Amino acid sequence: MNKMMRYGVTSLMAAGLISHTLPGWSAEARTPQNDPALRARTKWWRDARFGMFVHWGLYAVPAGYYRGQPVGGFGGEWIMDAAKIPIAEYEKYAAQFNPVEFNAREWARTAKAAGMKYLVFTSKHHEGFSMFDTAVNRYDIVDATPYRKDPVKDLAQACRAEGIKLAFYYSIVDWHRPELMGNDVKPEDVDRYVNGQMKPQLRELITKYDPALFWFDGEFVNWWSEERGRDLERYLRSLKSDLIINNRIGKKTIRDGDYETPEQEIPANSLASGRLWETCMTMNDTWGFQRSDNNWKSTSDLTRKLIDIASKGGNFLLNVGPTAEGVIPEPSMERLREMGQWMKQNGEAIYGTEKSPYRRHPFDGRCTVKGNTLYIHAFTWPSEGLHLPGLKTTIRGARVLGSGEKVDISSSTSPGEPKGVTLRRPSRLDPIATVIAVRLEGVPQVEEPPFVVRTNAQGGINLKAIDAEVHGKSAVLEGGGDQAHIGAWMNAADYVTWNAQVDRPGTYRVEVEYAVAPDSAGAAYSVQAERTPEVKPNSGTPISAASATSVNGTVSSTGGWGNFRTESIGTMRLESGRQKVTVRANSKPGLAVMNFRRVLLTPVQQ
Ligand code: FHN
Repeated sequence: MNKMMRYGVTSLMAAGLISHTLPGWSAEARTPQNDPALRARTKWWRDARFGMFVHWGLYAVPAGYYRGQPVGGFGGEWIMDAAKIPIAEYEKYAAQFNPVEFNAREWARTAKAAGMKYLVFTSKHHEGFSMFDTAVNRYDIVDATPYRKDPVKDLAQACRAEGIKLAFYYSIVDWHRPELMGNDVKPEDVDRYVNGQMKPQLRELITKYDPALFWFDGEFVNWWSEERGRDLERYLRSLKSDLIINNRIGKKTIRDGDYETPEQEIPANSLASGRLWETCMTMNDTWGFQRSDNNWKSTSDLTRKLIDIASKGGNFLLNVGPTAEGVIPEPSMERLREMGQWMKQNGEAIYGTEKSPYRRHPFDGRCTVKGNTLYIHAFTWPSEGLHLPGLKTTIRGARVLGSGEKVDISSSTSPGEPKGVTLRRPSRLDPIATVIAVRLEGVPQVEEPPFVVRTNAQGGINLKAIDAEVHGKSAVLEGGGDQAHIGAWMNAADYVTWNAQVDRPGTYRVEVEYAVAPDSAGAAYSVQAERTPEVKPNSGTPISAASATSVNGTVSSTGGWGNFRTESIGTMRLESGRQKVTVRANSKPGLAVMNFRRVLLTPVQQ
């Protein structure tokens, strides 16, 4: 059972699919489009695009080890839970916590030099230890440790001095309160916690340090509710109306807080709901300091993630886990320095930008937009030039960011694609991403070429959710990369399509990968393939006729919405050429048809 299930959470609840609408609150997603106050208070945050997450607490003392043994799973900041350390024993770490090397000004300068515009600091994580000077109890860094100083006071001053917005992470979960553990927590105990600790501490954090944003966490426990989240939000806004608050103040529904918080993953595209969002991610695998976790992502990978996120209109909250001495680990510092060098030259293509006009980028890289400028972030550059199909807006000129080198542009076409342009390769390329600022006569408009799934080297065709067109009212792409799936398929009339190019006619095995909870199994569905007739270019003479074939399947339980399974549902004969493949639901006995990940077409050896 994963950690979330231990606390009684259901994934659909977490996905905000089966929550109720509270009186006085809108049933729809809260977005900058439909909430002017949200749009106004999030302006600086949307422009910032890039922030630092700091996970620092007592857990830095054990640093992933307990009684000399490494603690698996979430061994960093979750060590108290993962190693089942009793409260009285865990409290003893406080006497060992003396971060004499902590330098708030150095942290703020490091974030600034990396190009980060805000810093989210763990004021209290699940362990229940307050990393600031609180009057609510004595389980805090000033009263319980030999350090005896308030690092948050220094951090607030340092962030102000460096122009970095300060924000606080605050955990709803509190393992220092045994009455809040388990599945039978009493409402009156929650009331006592909210009124006797949470609200007074949040008031302290606001009045003493003036944060710009609250990053709530721990919403997954079954004794927390949307209603309690709304009450807390009302309370906070009564203290500071322009506070930005994330969606984990409630139950992570599209009605909670100001923005979504995908974790360790990047959504496939900007969110269909129009919600603001921020991906939070570790540089290695652990949030809190874990001394043996050296699985570091490269600077190039982290920077390209920032570019990818900005191209989809999101923010990137990148984590550091300082040591018990108060030092940010050197591998993190190295990556922050290198990202800062890239941002120094290319930051204008990230800050204050909007998402790309392309849903799928027709080159190895991404785009961002600011006014009449299209920024092209090229990860690699074809020797024949970088082709940009479908750009409809007239170009005034293009230059390489940093060097200012002029880039020659010529018009170009490619079979089956709308007319476009080709950018000549600059004299020097940046190994992380070369950024070209293309000045246009107006806001960039593109006619996106149809995305076609090609036959792979094994002769198969892998129709992934991330490459699909989703049609209908509720189904939506969830998650990112190859793990993405079509979720929230609550409307049986919704359907999914791809354009596929079949290179070799023949019989193909049809396999489907999906997940569904036992109480929603039983939906009937079909996979159809229709070959679009092809005609000879410039003559209209048909060179291939239309054809259609389909296979039917029934969704059987996989044990849960997150338990994916692949099953073969039969074979179909496919002619070569362009095929439109469609997955349709023919019935929906349960809450949703399924969480659908992909169709795999594999040639059957004759
Ligand atoms: O349980 C926490 C975890 O320790 C960490 O703080 C992450 C960061 O977003 N949030 C929760 C897991 O979703």
